[in-house]
Amino acid sequence: MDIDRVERRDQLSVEEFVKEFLEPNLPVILGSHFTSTWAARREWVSDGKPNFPRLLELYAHAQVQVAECDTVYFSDQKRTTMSFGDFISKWHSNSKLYCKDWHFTQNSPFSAYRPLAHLSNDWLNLHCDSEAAGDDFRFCYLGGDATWTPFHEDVFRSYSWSANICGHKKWILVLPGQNHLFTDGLGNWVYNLMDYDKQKYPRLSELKTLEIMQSPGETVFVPAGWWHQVINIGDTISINHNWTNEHNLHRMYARLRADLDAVKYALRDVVDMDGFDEHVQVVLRADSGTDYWLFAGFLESMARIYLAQLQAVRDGGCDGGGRLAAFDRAYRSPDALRLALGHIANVLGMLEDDPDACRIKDLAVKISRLNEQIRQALM
Ligand SMILES: O=C(O)CCC(=O)C(=O)O
Ligand SMILES: [Fe+2]
Repeated sequence: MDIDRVERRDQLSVEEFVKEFLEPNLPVILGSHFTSTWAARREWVSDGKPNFPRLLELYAHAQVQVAECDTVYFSDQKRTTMSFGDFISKWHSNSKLYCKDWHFTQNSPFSAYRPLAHLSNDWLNLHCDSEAAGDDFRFCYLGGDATWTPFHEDVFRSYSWSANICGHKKWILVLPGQNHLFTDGLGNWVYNLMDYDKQKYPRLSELKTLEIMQSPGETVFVPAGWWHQVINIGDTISINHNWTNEHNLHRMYARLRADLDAVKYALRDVVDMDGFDEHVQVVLRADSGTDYWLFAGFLESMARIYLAQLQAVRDGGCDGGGRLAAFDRAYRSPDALRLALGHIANVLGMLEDDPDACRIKDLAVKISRLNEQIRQALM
């Protein structure tokens, strides 16, 4: 593999992050001082090791998902659910158990961290917070040496960020546009870049990758659509988010469109049945966790928040940020508000031109109305 290095920045303004990394969709490592004030770094770690007594005090009864790193289950590891207390007691007897995707902020009053200003423009979690369902994309990962996450692309083609609280992580990031090198003839992607069947993936060694060795306190920004694999070195704890924003809507749409094509292909024998288009959406939702309705709903709720904020700015004053208050100021200046609405309008335009969206009448009407409203507001 071609190995190169990802940039490590100790000084980086939000504006520089947007120009140099977010817009061009490139990875970066943010230096450890950016997380130095986090309670998680003070209280979850002692002498460079997990502070188990404190962690148990905070979370013993939480339910967590635990992966058995040596057991393959479809394209992931086998997972079970247990209490955090049980997981900690098994940690040292079975070093290959990995607690992952734990929604640790739910039902916990402990304020462990605050996302970095650069990474605060998080539409996915803002949207989740306003939905009755209540699930979010804020996670904690904990595991011993050599626990790992198989090769994958993040959900909905979102970005992720991951901050190490304790221990080191080795990341292998694959530059976009190389899916043909890691996918077999049946469309299955490789599970482990370190140990794979060369007959099935004869060209894997041609992959262009970037490797990261992440130290305690450092935060990795994982760009959208960059497949990756992660290996823990020593006892490791990290906090991460999946997130997305105006700079990534076109990629989310492209992912959804590709998933829709795959569903239509799988259902090609029943294409003439009544309600085929609605049925495709149901299967899409089951397979991908989202569908055209949910995506349009996400765009609409974000557009409403930005339209309201733009109006508040026009009415004079109110720079509390409204629903965007947790975003850094750079992300909610009047120019930034207009830019975000412009990006939403672009993707709504793509949906207006998408024949599969047009055939769902109510959806098509909703999309056109919203786009018209945004156009008016931006005039
Ligand atoms: O830390 C891990 O094991 C996986 C993290 C990851 O895949 C991500 O943050 O996108
Ligand atoms: Fe990931």
